[in-house]
Amino acid sequence: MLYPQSNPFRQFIDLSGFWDLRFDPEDQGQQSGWANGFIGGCPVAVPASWNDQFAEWRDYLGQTWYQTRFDLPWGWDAARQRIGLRFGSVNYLAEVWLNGTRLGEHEGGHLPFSFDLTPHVQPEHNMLVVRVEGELAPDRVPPGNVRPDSKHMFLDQRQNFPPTSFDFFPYCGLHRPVLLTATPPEAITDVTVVTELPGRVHVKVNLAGADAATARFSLGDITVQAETRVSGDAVETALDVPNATLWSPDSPHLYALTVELIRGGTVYDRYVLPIGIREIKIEGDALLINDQPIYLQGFGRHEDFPVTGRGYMPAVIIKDYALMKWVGANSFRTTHYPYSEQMMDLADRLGFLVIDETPAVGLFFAEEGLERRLQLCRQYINELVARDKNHPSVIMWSVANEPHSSVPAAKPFFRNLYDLCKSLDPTRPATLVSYMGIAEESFEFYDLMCLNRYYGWYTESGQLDAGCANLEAEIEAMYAKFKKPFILSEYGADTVPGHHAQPPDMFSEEYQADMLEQYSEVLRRKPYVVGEHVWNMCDFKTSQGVRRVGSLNLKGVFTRDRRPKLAAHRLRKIWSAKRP
Ligand code: BDP
Repeated sequence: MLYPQSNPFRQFIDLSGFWDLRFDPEDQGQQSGWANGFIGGCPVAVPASWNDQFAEWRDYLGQTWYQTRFDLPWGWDAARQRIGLRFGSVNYLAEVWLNGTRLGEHEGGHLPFSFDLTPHVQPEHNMLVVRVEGELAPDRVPPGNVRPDSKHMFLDQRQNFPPTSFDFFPYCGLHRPVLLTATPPEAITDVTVVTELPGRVHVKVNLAGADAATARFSLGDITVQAETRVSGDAVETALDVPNATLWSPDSPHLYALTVELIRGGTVYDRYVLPIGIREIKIEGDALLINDQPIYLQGFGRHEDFPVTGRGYMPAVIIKDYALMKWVGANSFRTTHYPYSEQMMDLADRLGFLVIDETPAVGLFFAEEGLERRLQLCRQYINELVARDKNHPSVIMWSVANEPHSSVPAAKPFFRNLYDLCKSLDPTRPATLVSYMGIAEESFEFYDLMCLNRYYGWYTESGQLDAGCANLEAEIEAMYAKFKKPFILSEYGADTVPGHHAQPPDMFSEEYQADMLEQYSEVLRRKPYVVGEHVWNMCDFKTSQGVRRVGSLNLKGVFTRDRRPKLAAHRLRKIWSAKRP
């Protein structure tokens, strides 16, 4: 799915700003015709979560209506162009109307979806209405509100409010920009790029109604070019770049791939895609980028900030990349859902390696709702690969985080998702992030093992030496069983900023710093360990519960407002040293 762009052939405008909002706890909006436009709304910022904008609605996740009005920009014309509407992320369920006509709905936060407005849009006075609903339910993904007596749940997840099955606040709303787009009626609809060493770029372009057209491809200023006669609804080519500058974390070189459609000698559509030439492989115990072994050091994160919640915040993205660079991180996992497209673009530009994760966190496998959860996971993988397949920074897909997979139904479920990943993208490894260790049977077929572990915290509390001994024994046993490369995808300790202790004890800055250092020492001794991701980059908001002081998970190496704890300085030392 292409991100909209503006050039002489296609344009987009951003509808972000202050919209009208009306909460609908009685569910009366539908009957009362709010889909045609409602009165009595209050102003709300878009994009942003609603929860921290309105004190009395912080924990409300139910039906909520948004609306805005727009005119088509000068020169746009639905008779000559295809007018579209694209949502970057709405959590969780979105239903959309334009001028009273229902356009459709989308389930799942964090992934984009779009509608064709051409038959419905007017030059002026358009009324766009979106109904959003983010209730927690067992048959949704991620699931929530799972019965407290369910054998599928952890004891400590039963008391949260709101009742999530995951450890972050279930923010709701229009979380990313809403874009109005204009494209030629016959246009480039998708571009897929696969690169190969030493410098081959395979390009596939999907097209709508391009009969008798020619596609022209060019790459960067050196203008490697190809022209292909279009027949049908797709066209493919391969471009060979002599002496290609490869994309890597140290040198994130991007080429501009330009695709143009030409008819009768005239260009009528163009799309420019930044691409990086690189290859990812797993060979034996090693993760290779451009045939060189790579060791991932970085974080699990959250899209989370005071007041805006999970809303898109460009300045925070820039700040976070700066902090990640400063601390010596080269990678992160998009825990526990896909991040904004702008975050991914910057990973390409700045040379970060990304484990791209779907929103499947906290899955359980009770018969009831299982097929629906599977179909949602499949939908998310389809949407995620469609959105992120062209990013050189994306080195791996993660299909789920910490599923409760100790039951027989889990393995076929994850086999299904693995096969789907591979059929959509055979070029990248696929992984599953587990807390089950050696008992995670799906590691038999996933390309690489990711484990989350909190020895010295939730177990062996206060005893780092004992915790690290367990860690070492466990990863050795996992490697002996599965013989696959390994990433410790989460480890960390809640830490109250400003709380110090000598000797270190739990919640002190010293304890967190020591834990990260001792874990790292264990991990770096193992040749099959290809990465360490600390949980978490920053403190983040979560549901209320006895384990979360201030409704915050305090495992951040930085505070929620991005100030370093002692551990950040310690990591900076560890991560600047060469791996033995
Ligand atoms: C892991 C989860 C993560 C939690 C973390 C924790 O993957 O989402 O925030 O534990 O407890 O199990 O801090």
